[in-house]
Amino acid sequence: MTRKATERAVSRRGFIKGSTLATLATAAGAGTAASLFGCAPQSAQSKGELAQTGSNGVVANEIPEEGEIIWQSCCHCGFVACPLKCHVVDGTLRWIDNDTDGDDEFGGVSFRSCLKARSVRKWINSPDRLKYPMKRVGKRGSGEFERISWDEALDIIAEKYRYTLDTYGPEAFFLCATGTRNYPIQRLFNLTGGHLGTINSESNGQIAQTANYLFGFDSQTFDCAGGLGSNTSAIKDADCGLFFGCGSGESRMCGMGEVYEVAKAREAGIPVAFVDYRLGEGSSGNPDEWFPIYPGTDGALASAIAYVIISEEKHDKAFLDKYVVGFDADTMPESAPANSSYMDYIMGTGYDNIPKTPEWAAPICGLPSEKITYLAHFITEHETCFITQGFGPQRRHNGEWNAAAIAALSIITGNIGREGTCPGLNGKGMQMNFDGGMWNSVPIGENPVTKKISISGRFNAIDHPLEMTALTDGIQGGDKLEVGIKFLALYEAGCFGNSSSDLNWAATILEDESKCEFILGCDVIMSTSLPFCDIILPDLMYQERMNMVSTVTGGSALGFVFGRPVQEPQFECRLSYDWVADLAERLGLRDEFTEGKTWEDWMETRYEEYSRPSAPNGNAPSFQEGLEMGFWRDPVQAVPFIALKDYVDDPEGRPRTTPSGKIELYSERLATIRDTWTFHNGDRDVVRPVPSYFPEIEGVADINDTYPLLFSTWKAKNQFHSRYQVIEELQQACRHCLWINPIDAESRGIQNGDTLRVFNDRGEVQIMARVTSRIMPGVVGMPHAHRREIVDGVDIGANANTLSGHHWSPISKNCPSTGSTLVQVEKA
Ligand SMILES: Nc1nc2c(c(=O)[nH]1)N[C@H]1C(S)=C(S)[C@@H](COP(=O)(O)OP(=O)(O)OC[C@H]3O[C@@H](n4cnc5c(=O)[nH]c(N)nc54)[C@H](O)[C@@H]3O)O[C@H]1N2
Ligand SMILES: Nc1nc2c(c(=O)[nH]1)N[C@H]1C(S)=C(S)[C@@H](COP(=O)(O)OP(=O)(O)OC[C@H]3O[C@@H](n4cnc5c(=O)[nH]c(N)nc54)[C@H](O)[C@@H]3O)O[C@H]1N2
Ligand SMILES: [Mo]
Repeated sequence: MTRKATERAVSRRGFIKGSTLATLATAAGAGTAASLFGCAPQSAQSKGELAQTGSNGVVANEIPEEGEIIWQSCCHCGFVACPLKCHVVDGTLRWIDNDTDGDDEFGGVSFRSCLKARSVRKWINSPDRLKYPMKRVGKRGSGEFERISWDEALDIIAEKYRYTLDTYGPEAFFLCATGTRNYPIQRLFNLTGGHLGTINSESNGQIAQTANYLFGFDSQTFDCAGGLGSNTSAIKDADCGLFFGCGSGESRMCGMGEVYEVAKAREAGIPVAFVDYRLGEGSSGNPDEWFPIYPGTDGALASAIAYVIISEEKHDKAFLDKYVVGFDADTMPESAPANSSYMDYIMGTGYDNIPKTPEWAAPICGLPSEKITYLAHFITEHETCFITQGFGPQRRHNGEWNAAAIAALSIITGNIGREGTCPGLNGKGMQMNFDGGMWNSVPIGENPVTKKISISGRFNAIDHPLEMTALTDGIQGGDKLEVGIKFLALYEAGCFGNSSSDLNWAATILEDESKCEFILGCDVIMSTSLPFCDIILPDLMYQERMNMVSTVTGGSALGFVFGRPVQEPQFECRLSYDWVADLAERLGLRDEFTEGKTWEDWMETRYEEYSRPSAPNGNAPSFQEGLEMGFWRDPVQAVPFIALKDYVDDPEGRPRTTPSGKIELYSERLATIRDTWTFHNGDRDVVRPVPSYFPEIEGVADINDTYPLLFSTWKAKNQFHSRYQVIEELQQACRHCLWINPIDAESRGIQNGDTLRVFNDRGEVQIMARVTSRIMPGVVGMPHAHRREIVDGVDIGANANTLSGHHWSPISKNCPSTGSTLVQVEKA
C-alpha cells in the first residue's frame, strides 16, 4: 500500500463532513438506563433503549439514524480498552453502541463496554474542554491564565527548552505521564540528549519489584505484556479461587472482563473467597465470600495461612525442592545465614522468632483465627486454587511485602504453572495479551540519559535533587542526581493536583518557581494539576485522532481497534505529534523528529512491524484491511494464559531471570539491599530476603486517639481516575461518598447522607457519608481522584490525596497512595 493510499484512507477530513462545533451546544444526556456494568444483558443495550434515554437530538423511542459507523475505543481502564461503535451523522457523533456481535456464551468473543465508555460523546464534547493554548499570568497554582496563539506558545516553550539544555543539560528534563505509554515529546527529548527517566508506576510499582525479586519478571516491562499472572479466565479450571484486594467490579467492568469470568466460575460451582477491607463489587455481594482484613495487613494474614499449611505438612515439598530456592534449609543459597529460610520466618525459628500462627495474625489483620485456618484449608482441601491479587494490597508503604506474602501462598502449595493456577499476582486480566500494550504512539528512541528515579520521587527531584542517591532513593543508572528537574512536561497526567499522595505538600514545591523553572501541561480539560503549569496546550481526545489499540477488555479475548477520528478537531486543539514536530522545527530537528512521517504513517509502521506479528494465532489483518474493518476480533477462541507454565514445563531450558534461575523465596539480591541501602523511614522500612510482614506507617499499628481510623481508597466505577467526572449522569449514578461502618458512624452521631469532615495533619476534605456494613469497622474509604477544590483550606471536592501520606515503600520508593493513612471523621 502506497503512502498516498494510506493518507486517503486515514485522512481526518475524508471521514468527517461539515462543522461539528454545534455538537458542543447540543450535547445531550447519555443513557444511564443500562447497568453501570458492561455485562448488562444484550437486550438492555439495544438501540431502542438508548433512544429512550435521549441521545443527541433523538426523540424518545425513536431509533436514531444509523449514520456512518466509525470504530473507536475508550482507552482508559489502565491497560485495557473497550471498542466503541460510533455512529456519526453529518460529522457529529450521535450515539455510541458497543460490540453487538458475538454471543453470551462463556469464552465467546463479545466486547461490551461500561457506561463510561458509552458516555464518550459527553466527554469529548464537554464544556470544560481546553480550547486554546494558554500562558500563566498569576502565580503558580492561582489558575490565572490568558489565551495565546500556538506560535507564541511554541516560541516560549522552544526558548525555555534551549535555556534548560544550555544551563542544566538533559538530566533536567522530565516527563510526568500516567503509566508507561510513549509520548511524542519523549522522542524529542531523546533527540536532544535525553531526559531523566523513571522506574515503576503509580499502578503497580511495588508488586513489579516483588515480581522481579521473587519470580524474575522484568520490573520495567511489567506494566505492559510481560506474561505476569494468568488470565483470570483460567479460574474455570480451578477448584476454588482466592482473591486479595481485587477491585475488578469497579476496575475491570467491561463485558469480557474478570467480573464476568469470575461470575461464570461461581455459577459452575467453583467457590471464590475475597480478602478486602470492604465488600466491593468484584465479589458476588454474598458475605460468605468476604474475608475482611485491615488494609496493609495482607502480609500478616498470608503468613498465618502459610503457618497452618506448613504445620499440617500440606505444602508441596516436591514442587518447592525442584522449582524454588529458600523455602527451607534444603534449598538455601550458600551466602544465607542459618535459620533464614522462608519456613524459619513463618515457623518462628528465624528473624523475629515469632511463629506466625493464626492467633498472632488475628489481632493484626482483624480476621478471627478460625477464619484464617479456614482459608488455609480452603486452599489445601482443593486440588487447584487460583490465587491472585489486585493492586490495592501493594500500593502501600509495605506493599512489596504484602504482594510477596500473597504470592508465597501459590508457591508453597505448588499452585503455579498448571491449568487453573495463577502465581498470586495480578493477572493478565490487567494486561494486554499481545502487542505489549496500548502503544498508540511514535517510537521514542533511546534515552541517552541513563539515570532513573522512582516515579513517586518526582517532587523530591524538584525539591532536593542533590540529596538523592542510589542507596537512599533507589536511583538507577547512576549514583546520584547532578541537577534537579527544571523543564517538566505534564502530559496526560494528574500528579500535581490529583493522583500523587499528599497534594498540599506537593503544591508547596510546585509553587516555588525557582525549583522547577518551566512546566508545560498538555491535557484535554482544565484539570486540577494544570494551574501549576506555565504553558497549557489543548490536546485532541483519543476519539479525535487515529487511535490504534490492541484491545483486550479485561479478559482473554483478543482484538485490535483501528480507531479513526469521529469528529474534526475542536477549537484550537491539536494532535500532539504535530505540535511537537513544530517545536522540533524551532530546535532545528523537524526532519529528525518526523523522518518524513505523519502520525498515521507511524501507526501503520508500528502495526505492521510489531502488533500484527504479535497476534498469537498469526491471523491479524493488514493495516489497510484493518482500517476498513475498524475493529478486528480474533475469531480463534483464546486459551487462558497460564503464567510460569513455560518454566514449570522446562525449568532447565526456560530458567527464570533471577540469579538462581529459579523462583526465589529467599532472595540474595534483597539481602544485599537490606545490608547496603539507607532507609528514609529508619526502622519502619523493613527489608527481608523472604516474603514476610511488617506494619506499614500510618497503618493498624499506629492507630491513636487523634487519628483512630484507617483511610483507604479504590477506583470509582463511574470515573477513570479523574476522567469522565464531568459527566453529570455518571456522578448521579454513583455518588462520591465516604464509606463508614455503622459502628464508627453511630459513635460519631453520623447518619447516611450527612456531610462529614475527614482530616489529619496533612489536610481536610468534606464529603457525604455512606453508612454501610460493607466496610469493616475501624476503616473508612472512598474512591480516589475526585476533583480537588480547596475552599478556606478544605477540599470540598474530596480528593483522597489531600489526606494520603507520602511514605515511600522501601524497595520501589513508590507512593503508598491507596492507603497508609490515618484520619479522624466528624460530622461537619
Ligand atoms: N472504573 C475504573 N477502572 C479502572 C481505573 C479507574 O480509575 N476507574 N483505573 C485503572 C488503573 S490505572 C489501575 S492501576 C487499575 C487498578 O485496579 P485494581 O487492581 O482493582 O486496584 P485498586 O482499585 O486500586 O485496588 C483494588 C482493591 O484493593 C483493595 N485494597 C486496598 N488496599 C488493600 C489492602 O491493603 N489489602 C487488601 N486485601 N485490599 C486492599 C481496594 O478496596 C480495592 O477493592 O484499575 C484500572 N481500572
Ligand atoms: N489515593 C489514591 N491515589 C491514586 C490511586 C489510588 O488508588 N488511590 N491510584 C493511582 C493510579 S493506579 C494511577 S494510574 C494514577 C492516575 O492518576 P492521573 O494521572 O491523575 O490519572 P487521570 O485522572 O487519568 O489523569 C490524567 C490526565 O490526563 C488528561 N487526559 C485525558 N485524556 C487525555 C488526552 O487524550 N490527552 C491529554 N493530553 N490528556 C488527557 C485528564 O484530563 C487528566 O487530567 O493515580 C494514582 N493515585
Ligand atoms: Mo493505575
